[in-house]
Amino acid sequence: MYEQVSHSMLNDILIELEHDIKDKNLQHFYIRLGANFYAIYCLFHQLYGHRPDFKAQMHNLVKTLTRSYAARPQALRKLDLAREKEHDWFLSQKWIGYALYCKEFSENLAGLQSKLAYLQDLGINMLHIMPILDCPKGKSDGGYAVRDFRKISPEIGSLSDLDALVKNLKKRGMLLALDVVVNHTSDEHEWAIKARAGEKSYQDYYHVFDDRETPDMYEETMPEVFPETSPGNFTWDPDMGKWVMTVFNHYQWDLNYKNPAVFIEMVDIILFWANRGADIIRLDAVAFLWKKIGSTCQNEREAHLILQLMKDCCQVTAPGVLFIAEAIVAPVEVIKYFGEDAINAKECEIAYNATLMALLWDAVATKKARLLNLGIKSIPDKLERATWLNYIRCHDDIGLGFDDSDIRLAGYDPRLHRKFLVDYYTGNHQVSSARGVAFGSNKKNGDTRIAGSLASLVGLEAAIEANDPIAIQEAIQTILLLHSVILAFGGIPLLYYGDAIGTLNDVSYLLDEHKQHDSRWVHRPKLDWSKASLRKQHGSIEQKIFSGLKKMIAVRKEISAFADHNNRELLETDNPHLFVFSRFDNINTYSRILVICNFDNNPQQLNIEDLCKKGFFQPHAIRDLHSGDSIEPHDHLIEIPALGFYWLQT
Ligand code: OTU
Repeated sequence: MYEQVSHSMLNDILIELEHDIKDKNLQHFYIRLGANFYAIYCLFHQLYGHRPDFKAQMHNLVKTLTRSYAARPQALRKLDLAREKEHDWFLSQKWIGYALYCKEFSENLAGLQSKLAYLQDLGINMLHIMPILDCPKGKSDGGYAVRDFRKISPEIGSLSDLDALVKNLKKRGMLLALDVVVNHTSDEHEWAIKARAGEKSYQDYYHVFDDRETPDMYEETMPEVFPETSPGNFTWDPDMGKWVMTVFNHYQWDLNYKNPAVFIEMVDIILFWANRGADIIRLDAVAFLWKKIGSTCQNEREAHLILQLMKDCCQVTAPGVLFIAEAIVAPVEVIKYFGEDAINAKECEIAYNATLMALLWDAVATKKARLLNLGIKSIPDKLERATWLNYIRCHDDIGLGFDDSDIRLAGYDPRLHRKFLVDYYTGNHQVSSARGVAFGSNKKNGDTRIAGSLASLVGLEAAIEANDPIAIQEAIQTILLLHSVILAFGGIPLLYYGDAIGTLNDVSYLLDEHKQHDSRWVHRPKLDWSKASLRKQHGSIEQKIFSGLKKMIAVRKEISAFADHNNRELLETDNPHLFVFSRFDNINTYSRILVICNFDNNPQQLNIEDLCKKGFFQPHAIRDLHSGDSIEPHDHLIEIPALGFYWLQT
């Protein structure tokens, strides 16, 4: 939109910039800047318009964008244009993600290159390399306490190692996702050091207080993220002689986005990694970006304004780059991180589907899809140009963030049901074979979350120990069943490293003084490559899981109804063990797929009479696309094997 006030400001800025920028090939940039400037101006004004330095900061922002564009390699500029043409390229069913810790997976970035063939064999084409930046040893939070946002941890490699990896990934048609930890820095970051030394302008980068008066007011309504290891949300810094806000660990200082300089620094950093070849940027802990006394300091409106502004800036400079919102919050809140726009994602194109993840764990424990069926309904339709990241396990814990009223509707008491789940997964329940570990227990409100590897949580560890072939088979089936959901649900499935070979818990973290207090390390093991090579040995556990997943992935890529266009319909059934939904492709092939998942360890039946009447099925021509088998109903009943699933096509 054209508007006089903002546009005349833009003209002033551009005149000033002309002396500065040598690159004369800015045509595409200028067009985008013109298109987005009014939005950028308005958002920046909403956030910072009251400040005397508003105009100067606006200049700084545009300068940052222009310099970043000037530094954007030609090849990436071309990619931006190609993606502009094919604007919903990332909604395709062909994308399969995989998250890994570089050090644990392959020692370093150079080593990762030699493992790409392994990943491609599985069908992976989107790689999320967890944070690789420089962090203080022992105070790293697994890479989320960054000391230098532009320096790769020397243990993991260098910028030129990353460049080489990016080149290799591009050749293979694989996407790269990198983290930018936007909410906080390490307390050893240069800004924190300067703040500690008394530099007021850097103290303004953080939330810093002389006494407890303001912190105490915040604390009245702020929950604790790590109640065991870092209780409270503020830390006393003796050198600075002040309190500093630390929502996560005491060594992670929260950035203060009320300061426009912070916003501009972070945009610059995002664009730095975009220019290095990241296709996707994962924005960590976005729900926490804005703090307000009297609130939980999560999901505040201003946090959304900041993300919109980040997106608008990125669209000008590196429009081909996508954002992932890491917001592990309630469904009605998470959907807002796509941006509240009619069609496009105006904040992040991709968001973690933590709702589905937690509900799946409920289904595994109860062997029923009751809560899953109810909970899925509260996931609102997403915007057209937006998609979910569907996952079973990630590097973090499993939080039981279900809606209490859904739990009641499913027939359980919310408090008792949560307790049952925690007990079930942490080995305090008689019938459970899960081997999880409690995480983040909060004595004040009774909350507990769960850590543990996928394989150990579904009972594989216990089954192997007991040398029980039936239990082993059930655990393998459960691993495949869970993946069948994230591959069929709609969105980008994100596998977690090690899961495709049934990696068990790793308790060695207990021996490391820096890790023993954070049980999430139980599921962040070194990948055992000798175990991985067993995937080639017929009949091994590794082979059964790996080849099962590999086949499923290959089949998914061929089913156009699995692309993500709000083309999913949940089907109610009388059988509480079944999770049933249909996917349809109304764009190309007019095909429909019925996904049926059985969470029980007995075979279960589904009556398809109604579906036949509705014309969904021709009862004699039902085929499971996954196995390729024809399915014969008897008296309109289809039998789904124990812990089995079907992807049925008529
Ligand atoms: C994120 O986590 C990261 O994924 C964690 O690994 C980090 O510890 C954390 O941020 C701090 O950087 O912010 O929006 O159980 O689910 O902290 C959710 C806690 C987050 C994580 C939560 C999460």
